[in-house]
Amino acid sequence: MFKNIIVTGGAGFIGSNFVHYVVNNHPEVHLTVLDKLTYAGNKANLAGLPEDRVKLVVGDICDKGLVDSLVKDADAVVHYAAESHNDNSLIDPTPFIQTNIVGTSVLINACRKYNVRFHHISTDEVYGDLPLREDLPGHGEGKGEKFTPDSPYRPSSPYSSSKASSDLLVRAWVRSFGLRATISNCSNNYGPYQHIEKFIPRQITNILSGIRPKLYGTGKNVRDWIHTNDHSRAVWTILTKGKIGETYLIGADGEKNNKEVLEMILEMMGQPKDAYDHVKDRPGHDLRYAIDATKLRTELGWKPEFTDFKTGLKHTIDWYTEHRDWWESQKAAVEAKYAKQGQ
Ligand code: NAD
Ligand code: TDX
Repeated sequence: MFKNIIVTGGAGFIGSNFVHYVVNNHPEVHLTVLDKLTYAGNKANLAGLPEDRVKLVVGDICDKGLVDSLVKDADAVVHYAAESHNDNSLIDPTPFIQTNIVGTSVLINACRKYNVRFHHISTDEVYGDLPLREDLPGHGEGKGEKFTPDSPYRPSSPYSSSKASSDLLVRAWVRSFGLRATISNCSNNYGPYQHIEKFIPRQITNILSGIRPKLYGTGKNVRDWIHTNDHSRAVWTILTKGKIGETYLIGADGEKNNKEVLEMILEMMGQPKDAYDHVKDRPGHDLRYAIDATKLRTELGWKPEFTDFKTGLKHTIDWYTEHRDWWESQKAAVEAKYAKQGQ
């Protein structure tokens, strides 16, 4: 059905996983990766893919001329490109506004012009945060205790508010201009190729580098973890079976607090459970995220394959252990930046 797909941000963590997924599972599809190769993008994430099926265009989604020339010949755009790290957005929000909001507007204008199908990748963080389960009467199982597609937008950080803004642009373009678009809001991804600024890879590579892991605040903050392969399959499902104008939430019932996750990593890597430092908390730190993915499961028939977090985490630890060459050259700079913030 879709033969030529543009994947923006396809050299980043989740976008490159999607590119691999499509190459391996849908032999009829050609992909054009449009990626600026910021600090978070890495050509190596696309290494080994067949050149006749995947083309990398190094460029900015804010570049109207470039975007127009690519979208003109495409059947669909799957939009992953973003500034993606909350902590960076607290230091300088500017690139978040530019890429996440302005960049998205450039893409949807081009898709409108050429009537190209658009899928927008977003995050559960647009809904703000939820109370901890222990503070809820139904312990998190009651109505309204997880995010649904009807949850109000209540973003907390410059990152999440820029993603929320981009979602609203897409919704307005659907309603006002008939843009053929869907949106998905996914929970925290984990797996190989995630930048070492993010929580799980930072702690794994800290241990591998002889640095003590760093936990923000008390560590009671809960994230709803999903393996990035399951995210990719969900996006393909929505792209091909989703209803235009709809929003789908993607999650795999993987709620864990940060302290639990860190202790699992330490234990799996043969360290004492308490061999970490408590550091300064993130300002405005969201307490808990939790996704109700009923709509995606019942209407489109998706379900996660990685249902055992421990096994997925073990594979991820093994990947970073075996791919030091992928991350080691960036480690000192990433840690120096955190140290400056007291983290
Ligand atoms: P990432 O930071 O690893 O990758 C982002 C990619 O976008 C990089 O390759 C980068 O070079 C590229 N990029 C950035 N600015 C660009 C620009 N102006 N033009 C072209 N390319 C540009 O991010 P990720 O974690 O893979 O996240 C991908 C998407 O998924 C984002 O939209 C993010 O909001 C969303 N998301 C992420 C998570 C998560 O847990 N990481 C969860 C839900 C949703
Ligand atoms: O060193 C750390 N110590 C720590 O305790 C880091 C880097 C993070 N944390 C905490 C903060 C969060 O509660 O771990 C949790 C996860 O942090 P991040 O990996 O920065 O992810 P988060 O802020 O939850 O956002 C992620 O999921 C939603 C992605 O980065 C976003 O792009 C996505 O939208």
